Amino acid sequence: MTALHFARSAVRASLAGAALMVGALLIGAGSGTANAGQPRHRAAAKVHTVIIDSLRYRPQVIVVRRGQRIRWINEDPFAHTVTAIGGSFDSHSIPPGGSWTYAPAKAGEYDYRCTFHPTMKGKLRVR
Ligand SMILES: [Cu+2]
Repeated sequence: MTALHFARSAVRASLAGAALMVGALLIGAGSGTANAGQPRHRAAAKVHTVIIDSLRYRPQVIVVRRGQRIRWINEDPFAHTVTAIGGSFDSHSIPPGGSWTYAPAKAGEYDYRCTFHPTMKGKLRVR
């Protein structure tokens, strides 16, 4: 190998290194832009989680602020619903492994239940 060849392969190697760095920067930039569209206000961006498991809503009572999202995740091997007693909201059937997200706009206290299993009761408090 001549000195020139060596120099060329050294350049190639450093170019490859630079390409890797650019790639890493792009990945970093990509995750940055993914957050750019989300609201900066922490409270508004919060998502509360209620797990549906063994015919129960956990937690049974959840307190949120207006506009915050609540996500009910059905971890039972059968379908459930999240249905407000007064009719304010209704998930309809949430299949096993499925979820339903709701963001209440009005403050208040909402009792809800599962239409398939009337003993399943939960409460949503919106401040
Ligand atoms: Cu149910």
